[in-house]
Amino acid sequence: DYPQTLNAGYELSDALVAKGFGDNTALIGNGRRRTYKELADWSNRIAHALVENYGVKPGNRVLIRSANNPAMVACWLAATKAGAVVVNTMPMLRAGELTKIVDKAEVEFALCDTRIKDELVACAKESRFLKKVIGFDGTANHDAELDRIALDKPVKFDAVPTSRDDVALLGFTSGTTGEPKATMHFHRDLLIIADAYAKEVLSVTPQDVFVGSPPLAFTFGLGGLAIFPLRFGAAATLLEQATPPKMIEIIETYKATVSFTAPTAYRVMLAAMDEGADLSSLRAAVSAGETLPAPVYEAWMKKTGKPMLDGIGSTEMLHIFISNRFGDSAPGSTGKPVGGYEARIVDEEMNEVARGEIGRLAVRGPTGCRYLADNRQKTYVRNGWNLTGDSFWQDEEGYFHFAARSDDMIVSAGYNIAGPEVEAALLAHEFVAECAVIGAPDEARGEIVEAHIVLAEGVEANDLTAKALQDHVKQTIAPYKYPRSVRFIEALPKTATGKIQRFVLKQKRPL
Ligand code: 3SK
Repeated sequence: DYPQTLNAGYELSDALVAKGFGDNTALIGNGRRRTYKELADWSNRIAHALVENYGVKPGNRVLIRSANNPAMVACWLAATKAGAVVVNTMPMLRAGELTKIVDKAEVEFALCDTRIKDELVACAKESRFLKKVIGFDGTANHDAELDRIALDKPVKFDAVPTSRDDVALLGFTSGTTGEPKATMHFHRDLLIIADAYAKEVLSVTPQDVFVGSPPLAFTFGLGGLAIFPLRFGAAATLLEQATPPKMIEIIETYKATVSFTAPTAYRVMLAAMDEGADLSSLRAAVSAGETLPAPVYEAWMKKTGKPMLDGIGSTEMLHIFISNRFGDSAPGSTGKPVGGYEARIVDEEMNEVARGEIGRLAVRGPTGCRYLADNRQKTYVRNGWNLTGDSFWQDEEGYFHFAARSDDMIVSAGYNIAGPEVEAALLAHEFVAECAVIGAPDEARGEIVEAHIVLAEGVEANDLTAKALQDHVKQTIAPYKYPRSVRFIEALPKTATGKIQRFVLKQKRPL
């Protein structure tokens, strides 16, 4: 139930001041705290500058390029209050990648941390859409064009009276296939994800302090590190380089209560606990972005005694739509649909498959299913259901279990083998730091399971190590699933959002 006129930028800043949270800490970053009142004033001044000095109009697409810092949040709120459609982008994108996004989204204005403007300036030179690159100071010392103009502006701004169904955000999918796709999200969607997942699953309160690694440019990060805390008067800590040691430092210093990151980071944090890291302030550890291997979940629960909540979300749906809950989670499962969302496991004809059978995960709910001007809508949305591209199965109690990305299913000598299951088995071995499993072509079996392994420090890459890992998998899961081929590599190829790019491993195989 959202009013017809709704501006998410206002709702996530000024509205909190109006509700009496003005003196609460909203953001911590660049070594200082900012209250809700300071954030509202700051973003209002920027909104004035965007409208009055640069001519930003409702509906204009405004790209933001920055690492996670308070200035980025202020710019995003300002552009949203001005009625613009925001396109957040990762700081590591190169000119070519930015150009694809700018052209697809028809971006007219770009707000850019001046420390990383070169690639964007190069993109602007080539673009027929991008009119103006506006620099802001990501270190929040107000030492850039936008900051200087904004400093002289009033701290009150009448947010544009957008409709709840106006587009506020274009989320670009991370493009594991190489071609970025834009999904559209309305003003109301930004609040729905907080009122659904963050309230129902995490029970966020103004006392919470959030920490995490996903970029704000990725809707996982925008939700977890900006929208969720700001909707409920809580605090967000923002780190430009969110390595596990930095996150630990923040957790210890600010007594963070909710963390958002991926299983790999949780593994490192677990190891750091043996060296004395104190994570006791955390009341919830959210894991998403990659499937959570059961050994990581179990080790976390054992060592911290606190819940780790695995969930699945997507840029298409904006945020997490299936999740485990406090007191209602099944190890190794992704949980049950978040309130307002429905999920089904279907075959190619969209018929629901029997419980226990693997099929494609389809989801529908109050957010999602809106692709921008390309034929993805036809491929991934059927009768209002979003086909996620993941294979899942549902157990008798209704918990959803990840099997594989639909294209990560390996078919070997007639057996269906889910790569992530083999990965989970390998990850449980002390020799393995990280791994990815793919199907490699094989004359006799059609495909064989091939493991790409990043070894733990000090372990030697040789035949004995490979054999030890193969034997371990045979003893852990059905022996036919063991990797017949084992390759040792220095690092796994990953997208900017940290997802393993298994297709790159496939492409790189020698013929
Ligand atoms: O896992 C993801 O890809 C994701 C994307 C957007 C929002 C949330 C999540 C977990």
